[in-house]
Amino acid sequence: LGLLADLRRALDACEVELHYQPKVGFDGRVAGLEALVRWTHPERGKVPPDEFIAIAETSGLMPQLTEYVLETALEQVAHWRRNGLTVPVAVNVSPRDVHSPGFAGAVAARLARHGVPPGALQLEITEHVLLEDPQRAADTLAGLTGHGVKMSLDDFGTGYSSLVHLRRLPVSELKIDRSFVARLAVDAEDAEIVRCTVDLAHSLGLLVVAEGVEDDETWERLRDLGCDAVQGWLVAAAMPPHEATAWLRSRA
Ligand code: G
Ligand code: G
Ligand code: NA
Ligand code: MN
Repeated sequence: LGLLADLRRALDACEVELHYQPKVGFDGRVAGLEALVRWTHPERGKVPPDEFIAIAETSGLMPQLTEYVLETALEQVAHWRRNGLTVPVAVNVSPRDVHSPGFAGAVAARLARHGVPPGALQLEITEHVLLEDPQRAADTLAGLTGHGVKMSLDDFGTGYSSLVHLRRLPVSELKIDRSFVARLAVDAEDAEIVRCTVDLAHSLGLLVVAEGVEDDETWERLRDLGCDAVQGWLVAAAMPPHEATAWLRSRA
């Protein structure tokens, strides 16, 4: 409870920052950057994102957190664009956001206000968006893609997974959860799961990103399996804005 009051205050005080983790193609091309929230509490220090995101979910604070993240990420994208760095940024949104009426319109208005083209924003969703009110979720997602925002299906293969969802969700990218990627090079079953996921995604016309790539061997296996891009510590961890800018410049 203390933490919830603190999180409310932290959003107002801008104690919550975004770090950015690159997604890169096997040719080194930068496909985008994922914005990841980081909170440094004045007394407790770094609060794990899983912990305060769960609090935001259950306390009704998620809309404010998402607004804050979208606003900060779009400001950053606009800044990078002004400086010749035209990289798309991905923002994680929760099922609650997708179920909030007017979300698609609000995102479009925010993009316009920042002068950022919709294609420069990607929203990462999980299959959980279909749990509560699939019709409303589908409407919101159709609204977003109608505006030109790209959708990505995050954490694919975990928890509530069904191929029906893949058909229903208007996503252009699928992210293979890092629990399947971690042991890819040493576990034949995980390798088979990844192979099938890549093939399935491609047959549906989706791009495939592997999360949590930590070593060269995994990188090579993913390339050989036809994966499109990777994200993970092998390339770079999530970086604060200045570091991300320097990283982008070193790649340009
Ligand atoms: O960044 P990792 O460091 O620990 O993130 C932990 C979890 O928090 C991941 O599941 C990630 O998708 C989620 N997450 C990170 N940033 C955001 C955000 O801005 N909004 C939401 N809803 N989830 C986020
Ligand atoms: O659920 P979401 O996929 O958005 O979570 C991203 C999470 O994965 C963040 O917590 C991020 O810090 C973490 N992460 C990013 N790259 C790696 C990696 O190479 N290895 C591990 N173990 N975690 C990673
Ligand atoms: Na994500
Ligand atoms: Mn993920």
